[in-house]
Amino acid sequence: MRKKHGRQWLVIGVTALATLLALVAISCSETMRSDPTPKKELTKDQRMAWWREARFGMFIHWGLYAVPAGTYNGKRVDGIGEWIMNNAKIPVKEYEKYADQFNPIGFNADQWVRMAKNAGMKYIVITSKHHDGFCLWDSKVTNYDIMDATPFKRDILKELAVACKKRGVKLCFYHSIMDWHHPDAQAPFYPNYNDTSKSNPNFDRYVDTYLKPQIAELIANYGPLGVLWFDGEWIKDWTEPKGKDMYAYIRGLQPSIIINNRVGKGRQGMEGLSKSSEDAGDFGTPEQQIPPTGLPGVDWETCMTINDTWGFKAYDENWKSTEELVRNLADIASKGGNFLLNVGPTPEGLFPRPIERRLEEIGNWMAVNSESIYGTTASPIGKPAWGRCTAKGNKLYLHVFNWPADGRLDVPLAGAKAGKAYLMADKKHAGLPVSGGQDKITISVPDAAPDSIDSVIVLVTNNR
Ligand code: FHN
Repeated sequence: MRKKHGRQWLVIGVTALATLLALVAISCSETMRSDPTPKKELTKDQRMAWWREARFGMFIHWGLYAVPAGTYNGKRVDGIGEWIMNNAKIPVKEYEKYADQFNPIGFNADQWVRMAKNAGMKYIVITSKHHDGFCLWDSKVTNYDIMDATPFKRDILKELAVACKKRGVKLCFYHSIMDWHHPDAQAPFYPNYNDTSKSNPNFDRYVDTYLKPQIAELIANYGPLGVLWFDGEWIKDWTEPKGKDMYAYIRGLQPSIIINNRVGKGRQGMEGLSKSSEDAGDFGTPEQQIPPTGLPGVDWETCMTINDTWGFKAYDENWKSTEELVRNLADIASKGGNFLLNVGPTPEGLFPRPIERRLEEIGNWMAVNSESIYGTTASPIGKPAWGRCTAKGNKLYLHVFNWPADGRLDVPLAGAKAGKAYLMADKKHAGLPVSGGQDKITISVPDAAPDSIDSVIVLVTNNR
């Protein structure tokens, strides 16, 4: 890794000069694409509209940690793959050497975006910079990036931006506030980079001359973006006021952007999140779990791994089944949430084959049933014993996991409200017999379930 950080004053001088250059570059960059949305203030509902419609996105955790892939000095390292620098107590200079080996010649942005789109995913959130501080784009404020520090020398985020635009998939960036590489952030805390009891006296300089300029670069040169997905907010030096300041700063750069609750001190639930968009964060971020009743009254998104790690680990084969993943999608949508499903690509730039297979199988289900997910809202009939329910307009989408052996599906809905029912898989929409009662209706269904994982029945209602 060339161009090391020299003495502190040299770092300060270089950083200040780099920041100045970055800001000049950003201000006159021809590629600077202003936000195409009108300059007048958008309401939160207007900003959130595409996201609420999308319901399903791809998370991508990719960076230098894919090179060790869970093993350091010949030993397997416990924990999630992208934390190996911290968990194996790897010194900064030692970890930087992975950059010399990061040459993902199998990377094909259009293939990645095609796989996401074919799975029914409408947005992609990729780690522009994770906690290890390595940048997947050509940053003007550091050389610790894909263009200057690796033999690959291609701007991964730029190639993804082109592919997303071509295929109509929203490009979004994950960005870590916590930075284990930067001397003004957590690098000096080695060997416990995640020591939340420690404070760096130069942290404000990191925010003003590094974190904010990089956010500005990402928006100006790769945007307009769908979402900025912050993380690593739990550190001692990051505060709710800093979060609100960052939220306002970003909205000023791109008024239409959506920002998650971890820009503040939010975590998985409602902390730091309110119904108004003046507060830090537009949606809640439950992680590796689906809240039993969702997060009523606010937007929220469950993020989840397909195995047990976000970043690639060569020996993590604990894959969730396609059945579990499809039912999670239906469960989350039935509670009014979005599902952000993670992929951890290999150091060669490929999706692991088990993930590709699951994405294909989810795509097969979505090809028939996506109407029951996109743009839907939470179930008005709770959580039926046979499965889940989503709603849109005057339609209820009954997601039947357990197909009734007796051919009778009871739905807790007053008979007077029930209209026609039909199988989502039946293109002719031939009606199914519906008998109405005082507080439930019964739909007569065929012997065989159309789908072994989740068979959807559409129930058209009146005066819902
Ligand atoms: O520490 C990170 C972790 O590596 C991963 O990025 C997850 C994904 O939401 N967020 C943090 C843990 O909450």
